[in-house]
Amino acid sequence: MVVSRYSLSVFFPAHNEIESLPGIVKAAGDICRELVGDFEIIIVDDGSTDGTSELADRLESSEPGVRVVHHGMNRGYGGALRSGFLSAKKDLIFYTDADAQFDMAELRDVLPMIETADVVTCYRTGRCDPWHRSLNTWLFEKTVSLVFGLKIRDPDCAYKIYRREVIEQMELTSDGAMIDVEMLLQAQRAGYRIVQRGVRHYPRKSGMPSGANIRVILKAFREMIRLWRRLGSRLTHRPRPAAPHNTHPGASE
Ligand SMILES: Nc1nc2c(ncn2[C@@H]2O[C@H](COP(=O)(O)OP(=O)(O)O)[C@@H](O)[C@H]2O)c(=O)[nH]1
Ligand SMILES: [Mg+2]
Repeated sequence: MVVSRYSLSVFFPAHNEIESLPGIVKAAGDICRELVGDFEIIIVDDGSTDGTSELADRLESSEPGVRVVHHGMNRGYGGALRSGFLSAKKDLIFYTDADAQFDMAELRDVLPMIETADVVTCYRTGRCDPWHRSLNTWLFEKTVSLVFGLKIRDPDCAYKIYRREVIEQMELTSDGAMIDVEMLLQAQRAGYRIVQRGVRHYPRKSGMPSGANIRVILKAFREMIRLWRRLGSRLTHRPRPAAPHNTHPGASE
């Protein structure tokens, strides 16, 4: 494996993930040392109340390259992602969940894909959630395709790499689960090249999943309406000229 010529920020949104956090942060350090010369690992503690905050501070002192961003209060998944992007300083920004439902080692195959793309967004294979979660994802994917024309498989999958310049052009407003669609849509409409790959999904071994909470789903729908008002639907959106520092202007898949 060739060491990437890019520097890499890895961040984890973490809300009450005391048990899985040490393992995933260690796995991130191991794979980053193998794949990149220059990296940082950021834990976004999203107002945790289970001791994750104190644990994250200890990891910052003991693990090289680890930094912590604390939210005094819970801001939601989108709020946690926005904080992560604001504090990330490297050329490429990768994020995944702190609950260890993904394998950091798959970065070996995913990271090289950015060489010919601006965004790498993965989809879950062998999904380890109850069947109704897969149904929700399928319905959501069809809805955002129909409303916005976003043709991305499993847009909510938390295994993504963005080039820094793609993020810097975005205006991000979602505090909840719509953040992934808000980002992918802006990247697609600006003409950045988006590529996809499957990654294995693993069962959550600790903590509590919150992606299927009714509050989270209702908030996502409110955010979808706001996004539709701001960015327009696939029928009303007028394409802008491609962004000036596109690495692959006009290409999107
Ligand atoms: N859902 C949710 N997740 C958060 C929040 N803040 C941070 N996270 C983190 O986002 C990731 C995904 O959350 P999870 O509940 O596992 O969602 P699921 O995998 O879709 O069930 C985990 O790493 C959480 O710790 C929040 O306010 N809500
Ligand atoms: Mg999860």
